[in-house]
Amino acid sequence: MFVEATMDRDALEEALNSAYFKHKGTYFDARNTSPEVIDDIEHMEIRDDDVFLVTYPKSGTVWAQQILSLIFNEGHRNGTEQVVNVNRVPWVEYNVRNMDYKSRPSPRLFSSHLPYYLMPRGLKHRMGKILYVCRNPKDVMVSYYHFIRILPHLKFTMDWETFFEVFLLGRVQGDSWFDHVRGWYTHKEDFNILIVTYEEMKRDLRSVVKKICKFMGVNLDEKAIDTVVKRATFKNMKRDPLANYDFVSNEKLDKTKGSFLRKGTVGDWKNIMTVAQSEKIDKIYWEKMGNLPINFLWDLNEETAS
Ligand code: PPS
Repeated sequence: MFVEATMDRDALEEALNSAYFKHKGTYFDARNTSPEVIDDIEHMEIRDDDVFLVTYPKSGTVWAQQILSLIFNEGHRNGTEQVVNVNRVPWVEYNVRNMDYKSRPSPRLFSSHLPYYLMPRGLKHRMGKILYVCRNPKDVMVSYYHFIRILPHLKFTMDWETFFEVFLLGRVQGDSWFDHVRGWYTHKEDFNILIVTYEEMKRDLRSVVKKICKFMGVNLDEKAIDTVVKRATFKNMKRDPLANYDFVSNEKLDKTKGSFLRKGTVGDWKNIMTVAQSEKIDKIYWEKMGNLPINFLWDLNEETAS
């Protein structure tokens, strides 16, 4: 396994401060957005058929972008349209400023890593629809650790032990996993929302695709569902130029160091986390999330993985 040395603590703190800024209780990527952009989002006019995909980073966003894009676009299913997913389901806090979202045809699809309290007000009045995808924090942490290494603009280096602490402190884009998931879960009644887990998608993608279609009010026949499921497996997404992020330049995503679609499994944390680290997360998990009726799978048999 690739092991990176951690830079000196002061230098690390400085590099983290220049990479992320804190605004209204959460950290954002300083390169891609600003407090003004975040503040504007609250006032975004919402249409009843708007769809927001919301996640904590590394929880299956790009996977769900692919699923939504395939569900809503026949042209994506039959290959007659070649729009990359990130443009079909653009980020509200990053891309939409540049793409005149007001003139986008309905139904508009958007992605976001925002906490519940920074979302457009209209959504809080149960307008529009939200698909919230969450993933167990151990796999999120491992995925995040690998991801920061392929982002050339980040000027810090961290070994696993340091990243482990940094993640638990919420010193990353998206802040604390626990606050994000708990916040969304405990405020779900305020929104028109469907919550699904990465692990259930991994275990039975077809059922989740059907659940999403039902929630979105989109009627697809069995053949179309087959296509969505087939095109959304890890193996197929990895070679799908609309979904695999290969179109991003190496200056923005250094593909010589790793892939955006890295492993796509449940339980990879067991390959890197010590028993003590795993127990530490369990303890925090039960303190912060224990009273919520939300179940994460922490491992899946490999033979069930697609
Ligand atoms: S980001 O940067 O926040 O948008 O990242 P995000 O897309 O949320 O998460 C990336 C992880 O999701 C995995 N992924 C998938 N897993 C299973 N099946 C499919 N089809 C799939 N597509 C993406 C991706 O590989 C990242 O997880 P890891 O564990 O790093 O492989």
